[in-house]
Amino acid sequence: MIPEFAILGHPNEGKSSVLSTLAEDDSVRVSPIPGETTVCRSFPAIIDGREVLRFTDTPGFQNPARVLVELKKRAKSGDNPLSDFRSFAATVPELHDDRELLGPVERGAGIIYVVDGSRPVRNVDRAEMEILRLTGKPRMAVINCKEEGEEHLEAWKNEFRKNFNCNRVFNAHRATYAERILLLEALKSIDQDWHRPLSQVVEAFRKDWAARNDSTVDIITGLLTDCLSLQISENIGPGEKTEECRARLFRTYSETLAKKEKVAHQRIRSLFKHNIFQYELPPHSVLHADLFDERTWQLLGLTKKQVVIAGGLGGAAIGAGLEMATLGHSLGIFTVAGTVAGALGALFGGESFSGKAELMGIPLGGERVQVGPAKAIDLFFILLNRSLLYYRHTINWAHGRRDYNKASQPLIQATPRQAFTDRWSAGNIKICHDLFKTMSKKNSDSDDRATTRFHELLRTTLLEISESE
Ligand SMILES: Nc1nc2c(ncn2[C@@H]2O[C@H](COP(=O)(O)OP(=O)(O)OP(=O)(O)O)[C@@H](O)[C@H]2O)c(=O)[nH]1
Ligand SMILES: [Mg+2]
Repeated sequence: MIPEFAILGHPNEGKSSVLSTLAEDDSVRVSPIPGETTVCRSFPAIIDGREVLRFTDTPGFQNPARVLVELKKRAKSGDNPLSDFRSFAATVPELHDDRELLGPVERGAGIIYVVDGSRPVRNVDRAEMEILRLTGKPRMAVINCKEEGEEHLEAWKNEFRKNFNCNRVFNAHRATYAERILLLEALKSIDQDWHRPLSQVVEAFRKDWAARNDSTVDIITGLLTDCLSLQISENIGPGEKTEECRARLFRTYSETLAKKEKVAHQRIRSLFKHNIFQYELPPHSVLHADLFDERTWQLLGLTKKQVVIAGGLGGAAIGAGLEMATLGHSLGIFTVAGTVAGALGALFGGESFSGKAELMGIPLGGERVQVGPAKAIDLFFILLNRSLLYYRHTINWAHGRRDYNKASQPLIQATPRQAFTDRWSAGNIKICHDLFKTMSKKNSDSDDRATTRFHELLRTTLLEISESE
């Protein structure tokens, strides 16, 4: 049987938000107006096309004091007080929601009771908790604090100890992958019968997460290969200066890279099941800056020390990297990008040919200008760090969050460096360097060993990001 958990509680406490985050489903209806959920709705957790777990959203209690009285009456006289109560409530319109929310419990669902732990415990809450205790079903309490402050937590926990098998703090807006796994692990302990199936579910979740990370590794490697090997060329127009043509080409080149990056990031977004809402990036995120913005290069490129390490590894690519770190600023590369592209040649292979251009063996005549493949290893690190930033933001954006429209200023303050690769060892820099060399060589065969080692490095990095706070 598929384990089912009903999310119960008072109206507007965040039941649907908790469910949305737990089930990674952004289609769950959430609203600031109490009474949003009026009927039960089940959300299956599907892994490999198979339903492994089911969470059921329910309306909030409307008349807990009355329900408690009715239930207690039936507990004294009948064998099945819950179903007796539900039959009775079917004839009382004002008990509609209370009857509805107990439906999943009657059919055997475990209980996840959600409270907003940032407010004090009231008598209605005590009545709700007692109702749940009277059902005799395995139950866990979840504290979802809607506001900051912990002054009421101890009081809540004291109440929970009397009525629940266990309790946990779980925030619908901030819970991470690691916290979701911890909650599922805790559910195992509320009933012995669920230990085995839930262990399998947790195992399936972990495997599924690893598979998503593997796909992310492929997406990021694909993006790097695509961007670093990108090469575009064009004939210099009649009366056009070589520099102008080069600048025009560089603009096309940078726009093409930006498009490829966007597509890759959107693929990561859908892998992690953010289907409906376009969540915002934090206002201070360096991702708001363009790929060729000076700040991007300063914050996400190699550190000075790493440039020296990379320089020691040799190869034409590195000269450009060194030049970037030491001369990039004084050359004014960033401010001139797109206008005077002369200095970009060192970084992006802005070559021009005369008389070499041909199509199917036919010389085209005139001059031809070419941009790419990239010679600066910095671009490799920038694309990589930007993807890792995007990944971290995506996996930590809880599905239950709905504050998408909060004005976000595209500010980029003088933030500290945000690069994941800053602390990478010389060995890791070499792994990237080896792969970069094969990527940026024209017509090169891919180097399987370099790719494999890079995949391993990236997989470990993603796992570290998933498991960090
Ligand atoms: N700041 C903050 N707001 C939250 C949190 N959880 C829920 N909310 C907000 O609280 C409001 C109610 O959330 P819902 O998840 O719809 O609550 P519910 O318990 O399902 O409510 P009903 O269906 O009406 O019973 C929404 O505006 C949520 O965005 C939280 O952890 N932090
Ligand atoms: Mg709801």
